[in-house]
Amino acid sequence: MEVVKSRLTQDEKKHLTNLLGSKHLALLYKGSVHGYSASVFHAKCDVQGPTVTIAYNGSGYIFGGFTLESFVSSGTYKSDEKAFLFRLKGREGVLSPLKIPVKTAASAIYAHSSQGPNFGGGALQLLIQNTAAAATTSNNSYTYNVEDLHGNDLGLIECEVYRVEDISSVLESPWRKITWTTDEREKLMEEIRSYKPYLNSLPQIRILFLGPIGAGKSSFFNSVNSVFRGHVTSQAIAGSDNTSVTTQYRTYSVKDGRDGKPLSIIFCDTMGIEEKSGSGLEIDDVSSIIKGHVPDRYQFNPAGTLHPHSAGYVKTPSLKDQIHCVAVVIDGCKIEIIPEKLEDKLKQLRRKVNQFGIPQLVLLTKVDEICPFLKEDIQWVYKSKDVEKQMRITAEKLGIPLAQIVPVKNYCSELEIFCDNDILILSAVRQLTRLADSYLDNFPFEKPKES
Ligand SMILES: Nc1nc2c(ncn2[C@@H]2O[C@H](COP(=O)(O)OP(=O)(O)OP(=O)(O)O)[C@@H](O)[C@H]2O)c(=O)[nH]1
Ligand SMILES: [Mg+2]
Repeated sequence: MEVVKSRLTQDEKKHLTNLLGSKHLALLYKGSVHGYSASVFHAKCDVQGPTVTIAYNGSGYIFGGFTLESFVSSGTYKSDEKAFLFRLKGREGVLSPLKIPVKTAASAIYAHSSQGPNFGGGALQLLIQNTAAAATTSNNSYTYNVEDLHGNDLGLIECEVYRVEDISSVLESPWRKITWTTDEREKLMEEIRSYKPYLNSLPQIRILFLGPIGAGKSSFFNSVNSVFRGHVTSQAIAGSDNTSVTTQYRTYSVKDGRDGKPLSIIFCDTMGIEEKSGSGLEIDDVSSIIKGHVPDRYQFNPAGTLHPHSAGYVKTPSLKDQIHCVAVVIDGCKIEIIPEKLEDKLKQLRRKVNQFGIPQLVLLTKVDEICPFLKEDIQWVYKSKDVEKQMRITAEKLGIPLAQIVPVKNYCSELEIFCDNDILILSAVRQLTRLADSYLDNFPFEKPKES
């Protein structure tokens, strides 16, 4: 049996799913294959739950209607507060989404067995007299300018109905606003590129990564480095093991391009924190790192923490050797099932960092594993209810405000970088620099740099 294929292009589908707030569309009916017939339409589309009906005309318009309520053949009106008409493409086939919400919910759909899809008792009606044709009128159910919808071309070259699945796992609009454009990516890069800590004695700020083993600390540095290199890199060794893959304290700078200047940010990678006492990163070592005593490539040894006689111990660290901001890196898939002892260790660690007055930002990694939609399109990050839930759980478990948590997806399986993901990574870095600046405000005796 031949598979019935959607007429929508990838781009059209992306705009449609944005309008609908759901990624999963299952094609139920296609006029050119199943026939332009009201009875076939009802046989295939009745009692299917939320659906989207799409009409294509010869002038390049793509338009239709969404209903949360099922189509039926009752011969009566059905109420639907969420129903809307829409246009996906307008004149000359230009993508220009337009949404016309239902005005009188009680008459959102007219469900009659002898008629095709009928929104609002004739506001938009398809399969008129069992043909590939539409009829429209602006009425009390949907009030709109009919020409905007279809350019006054009521002949159809196709009509499709899709079941809209998983609608409840996605929010209607994102709860944090992000601009997903290449300009925005460039703007963020430029902001980070030109970032300078405003104290004279400080050429670069130091951002420390802390978090459980396997959370994505090393991968986050690799991701930032990748964005500025223009392709995926893996300078820091990342991977999965029962104990921390990172065993040395490493300080990394990021160059703006292969031969470019280093950024004014040093990323400090550590060994992961473990549930068991006596293994993984120890709190005493964290104190030494924050104060600036720990040299690059220091080999962590849980059996004995760094002391003043250890090789390379920085005896009199200055502000430039110290940590100015902490990124607590948390695996978004594991936070809900985090063992109690590990949760306690993380809290202790946060308390220690707080004692030093160092600001903290939580990077919630692996958001692509939390919500499968994000594997296809990272733009859904602030629309996914699952991601929002894990962020709230993280806030609760770590006792940190939601405003101090940002989601990221590290580069680990891909070979090339991509704009939307870069934006999420760069937004996190910008937030870290802002927090570091707020820490530097504690040093008012230092002369600000000339701007
Ligand atoms: N899907 C997905 N996998 C990730 C992400 N970040 C990291 N990983 C994977 O998670 C594993 C651990 O990543 P690392 O960066 O080594 O974690 P780490 O926190 O440095 O771990 P330790 O050094 O062992 O403490 C690796 O296999 C990565 O490929 C992410 O955002 N999404
Ligand atoms: Mg690591």
